[in-house]
Amino acid sequence: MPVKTAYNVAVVGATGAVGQKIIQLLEDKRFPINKLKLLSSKRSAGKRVAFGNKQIIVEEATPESFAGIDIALFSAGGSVSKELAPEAVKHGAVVVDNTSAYRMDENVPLVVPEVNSEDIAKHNGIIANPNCSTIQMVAALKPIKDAFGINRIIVSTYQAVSGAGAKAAEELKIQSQQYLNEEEMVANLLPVKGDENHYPIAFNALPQIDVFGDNGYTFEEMKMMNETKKIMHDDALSVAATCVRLPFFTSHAESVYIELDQEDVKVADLWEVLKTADGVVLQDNPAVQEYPTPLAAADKEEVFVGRVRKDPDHSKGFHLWIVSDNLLKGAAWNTVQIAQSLIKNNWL
Ligand code: NAP
Ligand code: 3JN
Repeated sequence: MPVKTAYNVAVVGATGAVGQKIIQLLEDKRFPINKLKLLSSKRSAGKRVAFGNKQIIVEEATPESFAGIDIALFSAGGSVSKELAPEAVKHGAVVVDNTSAYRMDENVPLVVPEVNSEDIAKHNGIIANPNCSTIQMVAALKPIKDAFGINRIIVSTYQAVSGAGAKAAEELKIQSQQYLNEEEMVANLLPVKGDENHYPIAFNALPQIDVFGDNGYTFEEMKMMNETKKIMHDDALSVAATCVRLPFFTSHAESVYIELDQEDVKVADLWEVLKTADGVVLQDNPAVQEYPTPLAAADKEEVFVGRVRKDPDHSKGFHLWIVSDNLLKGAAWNTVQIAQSLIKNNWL
């Protein structure tokens, strides 16, 4: 059979915040596309989206949409993935899914290419993209784990509103105006659309992302805890997360505490590992106030790490500050990287 050099690609959720970033990356990276199909709900069907010098008409996603598709990139929510990803696979497509629908399915690889790209080869038609907060953390910690061993992670996140969708970002804008005008702030969405109470995000911090489970952790926190173990292939790894929404638009930041297996490791040893880590940029010079911030990381593909410090009271403990664009490395870029890897390694 002749080797394909260009592929039929479908983007499901093409009109959404993540879908739009995926389309831009497919163009910017010159992804080898034969035909690009843009899919959404009925609401957006008929809209035109620019791709290079072409205008593509968005279509409603149905099971038949996937006939002839080689690669389908899903980011339209978990229920859409549950319904349509198996249909795409039935039609012969390989799915890269951005939702939590299949992440913990043992037959589905959960992949951050810099960490476990070899798992892509084991796919049965679906590959899952982890949660944004998990992706940036494991990208920075895996090289440290490989070098010195990590047995414990405690993370607190500082997450941008864009992670909760375009409407949440709009809510932050409106509430900020209301606060500055000394009007009452109206909260309709955050912390979680489907939960009972809503609180202002402007000039605030909300320690709830997604709904609460019976154990007192939120689903976002449990995603970080479970997904990290799966990606690192280490069920014995201890991971505890506290996830917090803050009033800025782009990039998630994380304060991460790790306990190493090895004694006598110095900050300089961690710097050496991070300097050469794939997809990671070390920005750590307190003498000149150099450290990553969400604003500076926005629109960048890398994971930025700074504030590396040794715990003065525990010889194996270290603190780090990890920042990355939640819609790029946290979602769209990781998805496109997986798709690139499928092609490069002949894993379709
Ligand atoms: P968004 O801006 O609200 O966009 C949602 C997209 O899904 C839109 O294109 C929408 O189309 C489409 N859609 C909705 N219902 C559909 C249906 N029944 N059939 C087909 N398409 C449908 O949301 P977003 O921020 O891009 O996030 C989308 C999903 O990506 C999230 O629900 C989440 O699962 C995942 N996500 C993952 C991460 C991560 O951490 N890796 C980060 C953010 C989001 P219309 O224009 O027609 O409404
Ligand atoms: O809130 C954030 O910053 C990240 C949100 C991710 C998200 C939002 C809605 C549904 C997800 C996700 O990727 O885990 C999902 C989901 O697919 O469950």
